Amino acid sequence: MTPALGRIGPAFSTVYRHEPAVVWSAPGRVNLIGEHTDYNAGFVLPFALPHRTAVAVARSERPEWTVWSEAEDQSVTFGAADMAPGRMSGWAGYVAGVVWALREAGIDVPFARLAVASDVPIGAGLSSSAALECSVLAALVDLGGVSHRVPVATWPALAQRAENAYVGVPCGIMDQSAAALCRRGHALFLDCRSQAVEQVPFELESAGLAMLIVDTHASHRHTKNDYAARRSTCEAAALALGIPSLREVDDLAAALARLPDDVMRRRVRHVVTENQRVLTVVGLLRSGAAPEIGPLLSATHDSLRDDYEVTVGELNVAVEAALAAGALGARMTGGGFGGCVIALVKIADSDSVADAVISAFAAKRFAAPSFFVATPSEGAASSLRVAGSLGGAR
Ligand code: GAF
Repeated sequence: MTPALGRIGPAFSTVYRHEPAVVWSAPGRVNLIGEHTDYNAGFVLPFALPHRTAVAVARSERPEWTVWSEAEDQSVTFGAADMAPGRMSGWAGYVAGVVWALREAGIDVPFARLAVASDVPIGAGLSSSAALECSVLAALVDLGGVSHRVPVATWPALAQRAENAYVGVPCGIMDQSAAALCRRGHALFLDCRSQAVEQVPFELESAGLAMLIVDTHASHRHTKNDYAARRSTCEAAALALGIPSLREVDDLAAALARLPDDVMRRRVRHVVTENQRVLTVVGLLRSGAAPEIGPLLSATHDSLRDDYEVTVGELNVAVEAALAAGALGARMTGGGFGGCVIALVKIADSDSVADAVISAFAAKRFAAPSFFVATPSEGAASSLRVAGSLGGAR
C-alpha cells in the first residue's frame, strides 16, 4: 500500500466525521519513449510509477461536491452552477472538470464529499494532474454505480476532455491512459490514432538494470504556451501536407521538402523519427532485449533538444552527466521545459550516476536534484474500506 492510500481513509474520516464509501487511487507516470507524439496520433510507451494519488468519496445529502485536499489542507465546494468550463480554477478545477466531463457524457454523477491525498510530486512532469483526474473519475463512477456505462477503456478520453475543455490545457491522451490502464511490470504501448493498447513486459531488475528518475526541480517555465505552440505547429504542418495528422507521413524526406519553414521541418522530423523509435523500443522489449534500448532513449533526448526544443539547461546537464557516468541511455521525460530525466543504469552504477548528476548540478549552481528508482506499477485501482483498514486491489 502506498503512503497516500494509507492516509486517505483516516483523513476522510477526520474531515467529514464519517467513513468513505469507496477509495480509489491512480498513479503518476514516466514516459519511456514517444514524446509529443500523442497529439499527433502517434505512438507512446509510458509506465506507471509507484507514486499514487488516492481519493476517498461518499455521497453527500447536499446538492454539491466538496473536495478536501491534503496538500492544500483546504476544502473547495462546487455545484451544478459551476458545471461550465473554467468556472473552477487551480487544483479543484481538475476535480470539477471530471464531474463536468462525466455529466457531458450523459452520466449522472452523485453529489459527493471527496478527500484527496497524493504522493505524486506536483510540477515535476510526472502527471500528477492525470493521477488526480483518473482517481476522481474512478471513485465517482464507482460511487454512482455506473461502471457498466463508463468502462475503464473510456476513462482516458473522459479525463483528457476534463483537462482540455474544462481546465483549458491542450494535452494529448498519454498521461490519462497511463494513469488508467498501466499494469505492474509492463509499459503501455498505445497507438493514439486507433487507441489500441498492448501491455509490453518491462522488467529491468533481472537484467541487472534500473530506471533512475532524476527530478531536476527545474520548474515548468511557460509550459502551457510553449506546449500549445508545439501542438499548433504540428497541426499546421499536417494541414500544409494535406494529411489528418503527422502520423500519416510515410516519406519523411518528401514531407520535409514540402514544408515552408525550418522550425516546422524540425518539429515534423522529431515526431516522425520519434514514432519510429517507439516501434524499435517495443520490438526490443518484446524480444527481451531491454538493455539495448539505451541509445534510443538518448536519441530521443537529442531530438527533443535540437528539433523539438523543449529541453532546458537542467535537463541537458542531467542527461550529459548521467551518460558520462555510465548510464546506458538517458533523456528528459514528459512535456519538457523542466521536470524529470530518466536514466537507464546498471543497478551497481545507480549511486555513481546520481552522484555525477549532483556534482554537475552543483558546478552549474542549479538547485540540488532528487532521485528515485521507478518500477513499472499498476494503473487505477480500488481499495475497499473494510473494518477501519484499507485493503484489496482491483
Ligand atoms: C504532457 C502532455 F500532457 C502529454 O499529453 C504529452 O503530450 C506529453 O506532454 C509529451 O509527450 O505530459
